Amino acid sequence: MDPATALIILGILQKIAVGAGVAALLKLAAKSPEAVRWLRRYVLGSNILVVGQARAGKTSFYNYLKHGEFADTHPTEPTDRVSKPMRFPVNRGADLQFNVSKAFDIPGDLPVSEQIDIVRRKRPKALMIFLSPLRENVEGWLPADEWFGQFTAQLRSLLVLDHKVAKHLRCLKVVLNKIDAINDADREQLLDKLHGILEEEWGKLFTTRLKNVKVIPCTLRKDKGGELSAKVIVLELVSCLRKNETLLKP
Ligand SMILES: Nc1nc2c(ncn2[C@@H]2O[C@H](COP(=O)(O)OP(=O)(O)O)[C@@H](O)[C@H]2O)c(=O)[nH]1
Ligand SMILES: [Mg+2]
Repeated sequence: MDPATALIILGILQKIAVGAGVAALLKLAAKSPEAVRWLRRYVLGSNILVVGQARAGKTSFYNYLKHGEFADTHPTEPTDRVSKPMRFPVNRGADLQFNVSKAFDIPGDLPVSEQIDIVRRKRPKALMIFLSPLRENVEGWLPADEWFGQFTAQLRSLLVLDHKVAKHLRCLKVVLNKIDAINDADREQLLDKLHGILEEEWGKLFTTRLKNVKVIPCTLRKDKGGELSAKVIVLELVSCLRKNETLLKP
């Protein structure tokens, strides 16, 4: 077959394939709107990852995102392994809507270096770092500021060395959870320390948009004001995802 004929045949085959694809999609849409919603989520949703200290509230936050559940009304099971990819719509009212194309719940007692390795492999668009002011009886436990210091230093190295991870990362949110369990003075002191770490570790790396990276105090207990607090976190996340700005200097 000469090349010109081959090209013509290829063109015809492509048209048939595209036509069949569109027809199949239309058929699917008519039969199963849920399947189409799934496909939209898969293609257009955001890849998010929640990392952080053991028992800081990572699983509780996913429960809130997915189902609007709170830590005090829906107790969590300990997370003993990295979850399968989760894909779900977030609808926490009015403006607080977006699609998650992929998210992973991870065990918080994983050492910092292993959590950084998960960030490297998953390349999230939004990275949430959950911290807790409370001492936990788990192996290798570190106070929030020490844990955060180690994590930010290693994340900074990762972002410098791995351009793909840096390019994908659009939102970075640090959440100091469980503030219901400490007094105001301790909370302010810890927030100051955490902001100091942010400035010190990341000041040079980030653009002026560093201003957008702040530590957000939070409680996920409904009886302690969790309803408003959790909404603030989702609002921060949604507005950041919508802006879709790169976080780092080019
Ligand atoms: N006091 C308080 N407890 C919380 C809060 N968020 C989660 N918890 C509790 O802390 C424990 C660990 O939460 P979990 O979401 O499993 O933490 P993870 O290990 O980071 O996934 C559970 O008993 C939760 O009910 C909070 O904001 N305040
Ligand atoms: Mg968990």
